[in-house]
Amino acid sequence: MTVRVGVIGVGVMGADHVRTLHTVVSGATVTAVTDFDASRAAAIAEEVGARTVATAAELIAAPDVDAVIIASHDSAHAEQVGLCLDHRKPVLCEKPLAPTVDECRDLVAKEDALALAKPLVSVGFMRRFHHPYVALADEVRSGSIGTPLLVRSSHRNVAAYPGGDSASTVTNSAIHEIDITSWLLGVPIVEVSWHAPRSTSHDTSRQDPQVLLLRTADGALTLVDVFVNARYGYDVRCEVVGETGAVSLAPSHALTVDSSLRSAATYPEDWRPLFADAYRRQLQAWVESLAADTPTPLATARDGLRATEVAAALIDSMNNAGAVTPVRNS
Ligand code: ISE
Repeated sequence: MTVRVGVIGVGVMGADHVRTLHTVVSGATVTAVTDFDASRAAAIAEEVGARTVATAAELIAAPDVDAVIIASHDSAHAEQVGLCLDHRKPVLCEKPLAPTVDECRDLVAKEDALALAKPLVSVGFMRRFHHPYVALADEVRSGSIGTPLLVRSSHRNVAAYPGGDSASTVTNSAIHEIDITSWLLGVPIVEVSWHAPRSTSHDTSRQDPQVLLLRTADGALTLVDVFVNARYGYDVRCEVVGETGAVSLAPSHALTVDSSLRSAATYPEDWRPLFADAYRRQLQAWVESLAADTPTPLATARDGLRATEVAAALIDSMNNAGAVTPVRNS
């Protein structure tokens, strides 16, 4: 069976998904795309032999679309995922499931109300498919470093995407660190606090960088620095420190150039090269689960809700001078 996929939003990430599906994922074909920028939709549709449709609603209802990918603006996710549920269509929604807890809760309730044997909603927390994170998690779970006590993570972008603010740094970027922390440790985050160092002069629309403290239910503490205008390159770091050892991700640089008595590391400009294989593996796993009619192996709507609950607590802390704030879990 070939899964016919429609893609909503073909900006940086959506276009990447279309190309990955078209070139390296087996068992799927992109049949329809839509974007508020019609020329962008037309260009990628022509590249892969898909058709364009005018609206997300039309794409979701289309008879030649078996499953939907949502890579639109975060603020559009809730409505579009809701429409997929109305049409009983499987959907892979880019993170966050939605920026607010109320929207996420409504989606989880809507999916639960359908009482389906398998969830329809998957969320694109693709780091769960990134081989180095999988190896890190395996090492932690093997017990080789003893009980995890502390995690140190960094999330650095070259430049923030336009139009965001301090809260969207949390809901759009740091949300990856939130999801991966509880996935790595296998324990939910129950308490957080948000901290602001001196802010970069390169972005006056938000506090940048931000420092986040995330405490899991078993007392382990994660310290995240998220710096979305770091300029020097796309860089993701993670170290888990346990009672008897520590384990870290290998550096993000793709290349080391040794020349003229110097050794220089080259960073990617954004997340796509670093996580290309994770995106491919995530899409392949999603398509295979659809073809085999088995439950999604991706993050679920509930995982999306949990991450947004932690993000909401961080934003509350941000608005309350960094107060230690409990996460209100549903
Ligand atoms: C983007 O949407 C991503 O998912 C990237 O992984 C993240 O680094 C970036 O900050 C987000 O805007």
